[in-house]
Parts: sequence; C-alpha cells; structure tokens
Amino acid sequence: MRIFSNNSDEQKLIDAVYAAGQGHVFRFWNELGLESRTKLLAQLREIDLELMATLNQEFIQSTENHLMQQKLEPADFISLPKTPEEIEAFNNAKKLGGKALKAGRVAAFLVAGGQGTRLGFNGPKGSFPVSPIKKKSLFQLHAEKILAMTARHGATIPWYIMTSETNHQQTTDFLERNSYFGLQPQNVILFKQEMIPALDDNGRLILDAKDNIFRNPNGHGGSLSALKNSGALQDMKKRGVDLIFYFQVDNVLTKICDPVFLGFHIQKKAEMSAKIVPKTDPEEKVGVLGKIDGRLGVIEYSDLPAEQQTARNSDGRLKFCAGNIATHILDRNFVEKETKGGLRLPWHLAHKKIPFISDTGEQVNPVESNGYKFETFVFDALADAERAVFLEVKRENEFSPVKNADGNASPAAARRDMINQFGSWLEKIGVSVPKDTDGNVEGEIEITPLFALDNEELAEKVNPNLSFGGSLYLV
Ligand code: UD2
Repeated sequence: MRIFSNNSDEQKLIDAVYAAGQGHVFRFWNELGLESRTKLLAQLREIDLELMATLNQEFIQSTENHLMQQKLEPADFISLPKTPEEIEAFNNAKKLGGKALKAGRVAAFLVAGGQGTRLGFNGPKGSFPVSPIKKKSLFQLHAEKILAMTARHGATIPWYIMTSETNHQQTTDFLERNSYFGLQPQNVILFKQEMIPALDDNGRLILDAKDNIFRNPNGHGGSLSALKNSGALQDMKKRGVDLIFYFQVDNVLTKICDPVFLGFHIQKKAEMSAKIVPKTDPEEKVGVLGKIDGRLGVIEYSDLPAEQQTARNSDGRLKFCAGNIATHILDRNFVEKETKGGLRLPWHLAHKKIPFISDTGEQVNPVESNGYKFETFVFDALADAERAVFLEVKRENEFSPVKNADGNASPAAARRDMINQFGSWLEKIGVSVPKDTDGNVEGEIEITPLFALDNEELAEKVNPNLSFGGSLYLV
C-alpha cells in the first residue's frame, strides 16, 4: 500500500520517506485519524532522512571496527596543589574566577535532557528528592547553590537548563510550582534539545505506536546546537556572559561556578575545560580524559584495551586515571564556532532494547536488543578546542552522581557522601563528629548551600563548641 496526500508539501515529504526506504512507517495510515496523521507527518518533517541513511551505512551495515585503530594517550592535567607555589597558583586562579563572577561574565548551564532510566524514577531526574534530611530535590540543591554564589559575588548568574521533549513540560511545571527555588524566573531559562530516531538492525525507523516514531534525545552533545538554536547564546551575549559553566543534573556535590576552575580556564585562555577525579580502580566504569589520535577527548571505559586500563606510572597512579566527571567550562565564542553549520560532533551508537509495534499492531517490549540509539557527546568538542584545562579535584568534595536505584551511585550513596562532606567541614572547625568503622559519619547532617557553601563559610557562622547530637540541619 502506498499513501497519497492532496497537499503538495505533504506529498513531497511522503515521497521522500518512501525514497529513503522508510515507507513502512505509514503501514497503519488507514487506521489513523487526522490528528495522528498530522502528528506522524510532523515527526517525519523533523527527521533528517539523509543523516539516518548515512548512520545506517556507516555504523549498522559497516563491518569496520572504528575503535581499534585509534592511538590512545593520557592527557596532562593540573594536579591538586601541594607546594606553596601551587597553593598560591590556586589562590590566584580563585581570585581571577571570582572577578569574572562579580563582573557577571558567568552562566550556569545544566544538562537535564536525559531520561534517567537506570534510576527507575518516574519524572525528570532533577525532581528526585535526595538531600539527607529535608529531601530536597536535585534541582533545589543546584538552585540554592546558584543563589548562594549570586549572593557571594554580588552578580546575577543566569541558569540555563536543557531539557528534552521527554521531560520539558514536567521540568517547567516543577520549577514553576516551586517558585524557581528563590531564583528570579527571568534568570532561569529552559530550552529543549533535539531528538533523533533510533533504527532497527536493518536501518529502518521504528514505530512504537501506530502514529509515533521512536526517538531519543540526541545526547548531551546536542547541548551545543541547542544553546545556539534556542537563542540562549544570543541571550548570554546580551547579558555580557562569555563563560558557560556546564554540569550534569545527577551530581549532588557539583561545585557550581567554581571560581578556581573558572580562573584557570581564563588564565590559560582555554576554549573548553574539564574537571577530573583520579580513577583509583582500573575497573571503574568512567570515561577518562585523554588523547585519541593526538586530539583531546574522552576515552570511554569500554574503548580502553585491558592492558592500558591497568597500566601504571612510576608513581603508582594509573596511566589513564583522569576520570571524567562531566563538569566543563565552555567559552561562548567556542560554542558559536562549534555550531556553525549545525551540530558537527561525531555520533555514537548503542545497541538497545527498543519498544516497537508489531505488524499486527501489538505493543512489544523486546527481551533482546533490537535496534540502535544514536547520541552525541559534549566532550567530543574538546578535539576542536585550541586550548583546554583539565583540573584535578577531590572525589569526596565534588563527585557523587545519582545514577542507579541501589548500590553504587545510588541516592543512598549520594546522601552518605553529602553527610560525610558536611561532617568533614564541621571537623575542620573543631566540632567532633562520630564515625563508624568504614569512616562514615554516624548520624545525619544537612547544611543548606544558603547557610554555607564550604567549610570556610561554615567557620564564619558556626561556633566550634557546637555539639553534634546525631542529627543537624543548618539553614
Ligand atoms: C556520563 C559520562 C561518563 C561520566 C559520567 C559522570 C557519557 C557517555 N558518559 O555517563 O564518562 O563522565 O557521566 O557522571 O557521557 N543528558 C542530556 N541529554 C541527553 C543525554 C544526557 O541532557 O541526550 C544529560 C543527562 O540529563 C545527565 C547527563 O547528560 O545530566 C549525563 O547523562 P547520562 O546519565 O546518560 O551519562 P552517563 O551516566 O552514562
């Protein structure tokens, strides 16, 4: 069966879909009402059929192994300061970053378009209640840090949030319902990233309903073109912002707009920078910052051959140790450059179980992987950066992502890490904090970012004679 339309634009589109070998998406056309037909055509209009054909040829039908031929090397990074000179360099960077914040040159940019499927939470991941005592959401924790940084530096830090079709409305409603957690609504700017269809093992688009093509957000690399296409870059320019602090929704310990990181980035005239935590366990499933065929990038865990994964330097550190915590600074001009002529980042594919509708119209949730999802990754832009700074930070201070429902990187682990961090701040000012045999704080502590963003601020506000009775909330 072939379908026709008496609208010439629609007919052109329909012809193009057939010409691309994707005519099967119309197989339920006769059962669809006007609304469903319009929806399906609107989705098809957004799909770059040429790109999908290329992805099919290059990735699905090709037998070439893209990865094994690459030369992988570790990248240099700025280590934690030890000597007085290094400490001074960090202090100078902090001053420089502080100046940029005060001058209103910095924006916070949260990527929250992902689906967070591993957590098994129904709703945008940012609305997940996570803090130890008050069960504040991830969004609230981020918002309060931005509010506290705004107060500390006396300048607005606009907050750009990238969502996707899968969670945009829910995210907007959540923030509105909570009055943007005290931020000015005009300084919280939400926009959507683009979606890309998945392909089955034969390179065909997948219907997951009679009137719906299965699509997923186009990866966090899509944030670059979304910044451009949504007008966010233009908005930043109008506000005098030229430094974009990029962070992920899941990390409860993110140091939003860290002045030290900003300072090093400015000093080195970098175009894109990244924070790293040393990987201690070779098996840890985290990408490492490194060089791929001489160009900067992230080497995914699965792409690092076993002997490279376990190789160590003379100091005992893993050779490939620069674990990517997905915290970046991007120059606004660099994003402009990267997005000239559309999204240019390479595509990555993953073989996944994708729900589909059978020829008889039944919904099927396959038990085996049946198709390919495509994504772009923001760190691939590092390959184009003229200069980049990689900065080592302490894991216990800055990295505890909520990814899984239980165990490692779970909400329980994030709560423990927050409590331990707050406990260490209290200890630094002389408050005694009981610990269990694993070194974890016994009891619960929550310190709102508005009360103190770090141990130095806490020291100004808390009396060292304070006695910790097992539960403490400082607001
Ligand atoms: C990412 C990194 C990994 C490590 C880890 C740190 C990749 C491929 N791997 O792993 O190397 O640095 O993070 O936590 O990136 N997102 C979007 N749109 C999308 C996809 C994702 O906004 O289309 C956001 C998502 O909402 C989240 C972040 O990007 O804030 C990370 O996404 P993820 O949880 O899928 O990344 P993960 O854990 O695989």
